[in-house]
Amino acid sequence: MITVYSEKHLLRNPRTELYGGELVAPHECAQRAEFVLDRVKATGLGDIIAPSQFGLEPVVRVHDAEFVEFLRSAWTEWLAAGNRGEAIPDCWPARRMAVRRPNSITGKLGYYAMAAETSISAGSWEAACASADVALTAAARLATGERGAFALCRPPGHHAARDLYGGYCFLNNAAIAAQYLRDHGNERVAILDVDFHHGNGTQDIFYARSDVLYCSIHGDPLDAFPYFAGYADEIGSGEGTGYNLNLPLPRGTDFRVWRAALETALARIVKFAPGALVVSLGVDTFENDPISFFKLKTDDFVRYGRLISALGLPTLFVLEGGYAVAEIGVNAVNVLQEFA
Ligand code: OKP
Ligand code: ZN
Repeated sequence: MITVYSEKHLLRNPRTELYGGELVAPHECAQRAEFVLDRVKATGLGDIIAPSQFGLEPVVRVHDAEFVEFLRSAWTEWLAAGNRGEAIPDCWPARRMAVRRPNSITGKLGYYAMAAETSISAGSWEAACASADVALTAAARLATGERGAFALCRPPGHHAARDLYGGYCFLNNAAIAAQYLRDHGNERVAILDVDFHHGNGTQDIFYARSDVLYCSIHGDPLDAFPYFAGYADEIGSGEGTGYNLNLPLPRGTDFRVWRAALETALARIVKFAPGALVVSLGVDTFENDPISFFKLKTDDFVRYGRLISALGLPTLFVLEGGYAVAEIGVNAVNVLQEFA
């Protein structure tokens, strides 16, 4: 199976993440992608290719154009305003306040951020664009008839909504790729999100649509980020009612429990009969992940890769989270094994 990878992920290299009341070295670091790439090479998974450039047209199919313009200019505006550190929001449109976009860059950060851990730094925009191109290049491979492709994306994307960034995400790589697959020959596309965290951004983008099914298995938002999305009663709206499936699971969930949820999601996907499947592949479900609370073991990733493969659908894997850096490569590539 082909892997798409871009060195431009290195441009996303923030110094800070707001975590536990401190500015720490970011969990979402460049080493993550390097470990995955090393494992792809070591296992001989298949060819590794560089992305082509798709420009912003496929991006604004799922994102708000003014949001995209904000991301493009945020770092420059932040510096021009005389700030010395990295760009972090510190004020939000909370309950009963005006949800409108201010002129000030600090105000805009609050307007467009869904969380504060994701510092914007030099090169973040360029890396986010390259990450979207990685997903699009892999999607284009599926569109021309390949059975599986792996988009080694960094930064990740599933928390980025139509006009929100945060949770380490700027552009929603999986959603951009799913829309591309819709625009290139598939009437229905399913997204299976197996990252530990709920993909609030992907859910938001497709919430009112019945042509893209979103299914997610994740830490119960009562106890886990993103806290304000991912509940089981979020089932879609309007036309999209019944096309959003959230399967929140409690602290300590092991593979036995997790696999039962996967079977539920897979059955829903089979019933939907999509032309293609996009998997938001986060491996932060791993037992030793530093910021998550599921208990999957390294071999469990092989097992669930087999179950996904058994669907027999053209499948695009898009890398999302996974913060046990030394194990991220083995765990991610284990899922892909059956497709090799
Ligand atoms: C991104 B992805 C935990 C704080 C979590 C942000 C997590 C973003 C996860 N105490 N902060 O879904 O892997
Ligand atoms: Zn995650």
